[in-house]
Formats: sequence, C-alpha cells, structure tokens
Amino acid sequence: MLAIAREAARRAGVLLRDGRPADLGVKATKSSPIDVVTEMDIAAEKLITGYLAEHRPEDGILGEEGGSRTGTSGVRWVIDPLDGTVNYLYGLPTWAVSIAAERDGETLVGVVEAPMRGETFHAVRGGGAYLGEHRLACRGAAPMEQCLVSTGFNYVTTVRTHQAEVARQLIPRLRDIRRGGSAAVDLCDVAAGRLDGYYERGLNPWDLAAGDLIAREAGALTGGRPGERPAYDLTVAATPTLFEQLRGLLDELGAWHD
Ligand code: 2AM
Ligand code: CA
Repeated sequence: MLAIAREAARRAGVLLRDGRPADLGVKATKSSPIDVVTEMDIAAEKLITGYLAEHRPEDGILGEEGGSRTGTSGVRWVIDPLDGTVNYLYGLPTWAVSIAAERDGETLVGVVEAPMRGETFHAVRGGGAYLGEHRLACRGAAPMEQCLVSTGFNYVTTVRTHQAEVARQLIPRLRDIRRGGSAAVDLCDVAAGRLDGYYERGLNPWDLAAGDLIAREAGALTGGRPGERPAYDLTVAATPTLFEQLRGLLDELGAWHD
C-alpha cells in the first residue's frame, strides 16, 4: 500500500507541477485562474482514484473533490489531491498531494508529496516517518516561549476574524507563529523538526490524515480538543513537551469556535 500511495502521489505531483500555467500567479485576481486550479485539482484526484481503482479495486475512497466510493476490503483511501490551493494559485512552493490509507479508523499509511520543495514524506503505522529515505524525529523539549508554531486561517471571514483573535493572544507567549498554507505540509514540518507545533480549526479528514500519521511516527503528539482526536473543531500537533500545554491553552482561548 505504501508503494501504491507513493507512486500515485508522485504522478499527481508531476501533473500539478507541469500542468500549472506559468502565468497563473499574475492573473490571480481574475476568476478564471480559480477555474484552472479547480480543474487541476479534479484532474489530480482522478489520476489518483484511477490508479487506486487499478491496483486496489476492493478499497473505498474519500477524496476532497468528491471522488468517493465504498469498498469491500475494509481499507479506505483518504485523498487531498492539492492541499495548499492558494499557494498553488499564487506560485508559492508550499502545496502538496496527500494520500492516506486507513482501516477501522486507524491510518496505516500516509504520503505527502510536495513537488516544489522536492520532498516526499511518508509513514507506515509503527514503522517511523521519513523524508525521502531519511528517518524523521520531531524537535526536542523547549519552553513554550521558545516554540515556533504554525497555524492556518479559514476561508470564511467570521471564522478567520476569531482565529486572528486567538493568534493575537498566542503570539506573545511563543517564539513566533508561521502560516504556511498547507495543513499537510505543516504536519510534515512538525515531523521534520522544522516547527515545534501546529494547530488549526476547520480541517477535513483529507487535509490531515497522512500528515497526522507522519507527525506521530516522528514522535510528535497529535489530537483535537483535550482528550479528543484531531477533528474539524481543532487539530493540534506538537512535540511531546509542548503538546498538552498548547492544546490546553488553545482550548482556553476558544480556538475551536467563534
Ligand atoms: P486546501 O488548500 O485543500 O483548501 C490552509 O489553512 C489549510 O487548511 C490548507 O491545508 C487548506 O486546504 C485547509 N482547509 C480546508 N478547508 C479549509 C477552509 N474552509 N478554510 C481554510 N482552510 C481550509
Ligand atoms: Ca486540503
């Protein structure tokens, strides 16, 4: 399943990288570029679901662009063909293809392919996390005020306004914050020790399935609101020392609601 996920992600990454019109970014204020991105998004998902149908015909699929089907094997593939759509539109390098396979609610395999960074992350449950062939470990312990934490803001104005308020209260308590624009890449950057933590409200299963496994297999902890698993309300990933403190603080600040 790992080999299949890696090959599907690689092919979709090539399609998105090579198929992106060079002038997409400069035209980003017109509505037609959005259509181009949507077309690329759908084409990438079709490529992935077609590849899976060929190699894993019994499995189910949940894709962001609606490419869903129920399987009979108990395995379900959770796919984000293009995570970091706005970055892709503007020509920023932080976007990725995210593919995960799960069974009984547990993610078994995760692949995040970030073509413009030349990076492929992967993890198999219980087998560690890798960037290429290099085994990953999250950062070591640091006091919260020395931690670099990434987040994201929702497309909906009322939601992002409240998220800005949460960030305002968080910023003085951290080293700094980052806003990368791809949840999948942020989770992999926690795995790679490039961030101490990451949190976001409003993620869907396809945004986080692969990256969540990669972060955990690199020794990070992930969760949602206190006691819960990562969910739409809140997703938090961080080093073991930062994790409970960060999610406790986020809960206190009401990061999961308006
Ligand atoms: P996308 O690029 O596939 O839309 C941005 O903060 C991150 O959150 C991206 O990974 C983005 O995925 C994801 N996301 C999903 N739904 C979102 C929403 N409603 N608002 C903002 N970001 C969303
Ligand atoms: Ca996404």
